[in-house]
Amino acid sequence: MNEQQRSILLQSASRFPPPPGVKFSYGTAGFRADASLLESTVFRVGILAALRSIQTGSVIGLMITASHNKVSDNGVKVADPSGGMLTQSWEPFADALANAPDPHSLLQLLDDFVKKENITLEGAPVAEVLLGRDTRPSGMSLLEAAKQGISAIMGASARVMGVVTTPQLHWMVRAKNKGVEASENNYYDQLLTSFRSLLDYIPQGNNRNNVTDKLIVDGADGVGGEKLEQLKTRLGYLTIDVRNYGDGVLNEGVGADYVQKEKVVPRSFGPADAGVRCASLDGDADRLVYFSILSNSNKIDLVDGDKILSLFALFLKEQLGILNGPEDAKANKSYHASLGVVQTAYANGASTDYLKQLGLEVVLTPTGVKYLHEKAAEYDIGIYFEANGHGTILFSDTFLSWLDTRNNELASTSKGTDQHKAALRLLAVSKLINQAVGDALSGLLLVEAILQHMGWSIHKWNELYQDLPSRQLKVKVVDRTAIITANAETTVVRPVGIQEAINTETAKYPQGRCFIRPSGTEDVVRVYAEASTQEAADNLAHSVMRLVDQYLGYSSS
Ligand code: NG1
Ligand code: ZN
Repeated sequence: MNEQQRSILLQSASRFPPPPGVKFSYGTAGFRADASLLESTVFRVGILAALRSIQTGSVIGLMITASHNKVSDNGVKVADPSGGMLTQSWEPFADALANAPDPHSLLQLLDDFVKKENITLEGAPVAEVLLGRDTRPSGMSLLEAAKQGISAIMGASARVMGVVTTPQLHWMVRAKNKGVEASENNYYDQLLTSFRSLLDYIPQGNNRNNVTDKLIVDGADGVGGEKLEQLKTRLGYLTIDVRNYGDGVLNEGVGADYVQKEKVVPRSFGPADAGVRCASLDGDADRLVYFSILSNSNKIDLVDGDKILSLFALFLKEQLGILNGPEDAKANKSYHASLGVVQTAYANGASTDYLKQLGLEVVLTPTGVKYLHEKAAEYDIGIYFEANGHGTILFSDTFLSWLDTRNNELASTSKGTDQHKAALRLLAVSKLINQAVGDALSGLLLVEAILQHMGWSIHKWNELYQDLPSRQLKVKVVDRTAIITANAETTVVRPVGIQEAINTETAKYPQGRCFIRPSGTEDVVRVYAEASTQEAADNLAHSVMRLVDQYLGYSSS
């Protein structure tokens, strides 16, 4: 690092002192905290993103959002060249950077890191970082801090994409690095074109018979509602009534997280909407759940991420079956695409059973999209979803290039046959779904297209299987990092003894299942319980919550 670079870094870092006594950690989804604490962290993540761009020779993304958390929080995370999450190998550096106490220690850290990673800062390196933010008011000043961090690295430039959904920013990074145009309009064009082609190939007789074509969407008073308002004007037949698109308080009594956890109607919905197909996005539009309102009640029938996953898996398996018809198998033209499904321990047990019954390979990973995404990328078609509605479908390059070729062959030999249409549908899904990261808008269009394809109402979809009753609780403890888990977070290894106590409690309940883990985004321990009745699931969760308190809580110390 030359003297000029050093002095730029020292000067700019001194304008962003870290708040005293706060420890930052790049958790499940980047750094999150009360927005007033984040300027120095965002500035430093700006530096990190610029370095990552230099190292990879690619465009990097930096998104300012705290997703489904309250409006006074904010956060920052980095998108790697593929559009996925920042490589895990850089997370310890991110932590160290955010926690460096002063400009000199920051400089020392940077010096050591660029040496270790062979990042050359001499000779005008080129770096570009795309910046996005959600609708939080604190986003503007934090975006400024990120810009300053980026420009503290000589040769690096920031490109402000403005207010975008998290998945839009990830999509833009991915598209840019593939040499494709990456504006917001390009994103909408790709979604709309592939959505329309899926509708074009709906089997005769299936379309719209059993489906009311009205959809009501809760935008969580965040960026997703705003974007959906823009998108819907170009959707054609599908009528979308968008509510909570930014006139109320972000994530307060609204949004996918609220609907999924509380299982009650969000604000601005009421008895008049009973039975209608409804969906809810989260604050940055990377989560999606569906629901329908029960008559004369504020309760809902939840159609969560597990059921979206099941719908996608069923459709893709069916299309692969049609494509690899018996004739092709004989002629050795079929390609045995591996189809895998990835969930976390939060997936409802009934969904895992259902997917296994379909003959699918189901794998569990720890919580956090980075783990699910990495696992799903091992398949030709990998579908991953968290129960909370975050997920997507990944297609391998090998499979897509085979599919392209096969589609061309079919177009010349058997145009318009079921087999040809199956190839076209699979290609359309690969373009409609955001392969960079879970995307509520693209996921919503895929759900809508598949429901049309099947001729299914939301009720029919919900009947694929019946969820086991479950309960999720949070507990404040002295130090949540004292909990160490194993087996995709289903077993606690430390503190010693607590897992046996959880097992004993769980064994008291028919179909009981329960686990605890420290949250990666909040200072709490999460308890999840499942059992044959709601009362049993509630009781199990509460007993285990008491165990957590006994082993780790304030009352135990
Ligand atoms: P934590 O706080 O680590 O449980 C939550 C979600 C994750 C993921 C991240 C990122 C649950 C139980 N956990 O993580 O699945 O979505 O937020 O937003 O829903
Ligand atoms: Zn989110």
